[in-house]
Amino acid sequence: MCASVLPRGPGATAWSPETVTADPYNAQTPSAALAAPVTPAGALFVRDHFAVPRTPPGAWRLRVEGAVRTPYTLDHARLAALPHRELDVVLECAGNGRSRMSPQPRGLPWEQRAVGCVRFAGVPFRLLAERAGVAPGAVEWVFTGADSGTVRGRRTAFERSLPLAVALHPDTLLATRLDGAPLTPEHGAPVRLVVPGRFAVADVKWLTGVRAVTEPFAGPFQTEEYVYVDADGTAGGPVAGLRVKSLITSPEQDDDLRRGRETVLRGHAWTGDGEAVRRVEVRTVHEDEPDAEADPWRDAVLAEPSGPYAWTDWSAAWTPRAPGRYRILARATDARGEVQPPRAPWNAGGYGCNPVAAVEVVVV
Ligand SMILES: Nc1nc2c(c(=O)[nH]1)N[C@H]1C(S)=C(S)[C@@H](COP(=O)(O)O)O[C@H]1N2
Ligand SMILES: [Mo]
Repeated sequence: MCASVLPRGPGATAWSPETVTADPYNAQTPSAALAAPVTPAGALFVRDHFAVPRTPPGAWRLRVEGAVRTPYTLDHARLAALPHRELDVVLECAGNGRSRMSPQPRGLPWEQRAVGCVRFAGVPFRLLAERAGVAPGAVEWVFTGADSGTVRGRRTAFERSLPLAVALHPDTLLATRLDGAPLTPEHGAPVRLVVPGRFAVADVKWLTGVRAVTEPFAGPFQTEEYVYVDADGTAGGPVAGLRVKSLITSPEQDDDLRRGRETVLRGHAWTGDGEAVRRVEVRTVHEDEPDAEADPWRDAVLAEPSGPYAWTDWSAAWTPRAPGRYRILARATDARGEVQPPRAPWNAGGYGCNPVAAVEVVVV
């Protein structure tokens, strides 16, 4: 990483996200910050649907209600006193990478940088649910954020649900800390939900209420947005687990490399639902020899991830032999045998875009 080429000036640092829209605030992780094994919190992408609500911890209350035996209200001091777990988690927007889909779906035109791997600390939600006692007939928990606005002409809060088994999984956290510090306002202060292994839309920020429900929740962010809908309008189910994916962090797009000099290709790979990445393969394709025989797929070396939901760092040495333009490709496979497809699987919302990773470089 070369500090001198990083952005400078008031408010611009290497470690601040790059704004995509100002209001509501949406920003992607800068490339330099993506190279790190754990993404610095201050550089992490932000995805907001509405204005950021600000609640000091002292004023925060969480109502636990619905289909439970004993509804109650919890304050921040009591939440902070409960046992916390720390987990490294890949946080990825479901729309990450949709700018590579064609035709361009609606939604923010994210490059492959609405992602990061961050350390959250929080209280397992199940501790709170057990205290309330889930009533017979409950099928889901609904999580409500303090933010609200208009979606398709109707006023709504940001609300999402989880099936009981996912909500009560010991790794589903009410997070209070990110990267060792209290959550910042843009990342959901003072308390957000974190559901490791799922797309980040599940991770409701600025949590103010949770309720158990006896019918599947049908709010707009559950059944209208964040649903896979294919080209002929067929609904393919809600956005849920992360899809197997890789990212090339070095070299970067349009870098110059020297012929005959060894370079190390590097990046990360991840997948959903707590599954492990089993394999990452790389290929270097010269513009004049685009056939697989000239440069076949070969295995990258995988590092041990820092936890079951963290990304796996990979590397592969490469010595370019000929001058010209090369396309460097990376393809991950997970323990279920899921492999990144050659092209983005198109859907109307542009979700789950996980084609083989590619960067182009020039060898001189
Ligand atoms: N309350 C609330 N929670 C939210 C959102 C939101 O707009 N409001 N956006 C969701 C989406 S789509 C994503 S990708 C993640 C982004 O988390 P981050 O901004 O901390 O990176 O938050 C999720 N949680
Ligand atoms: Mo998202």
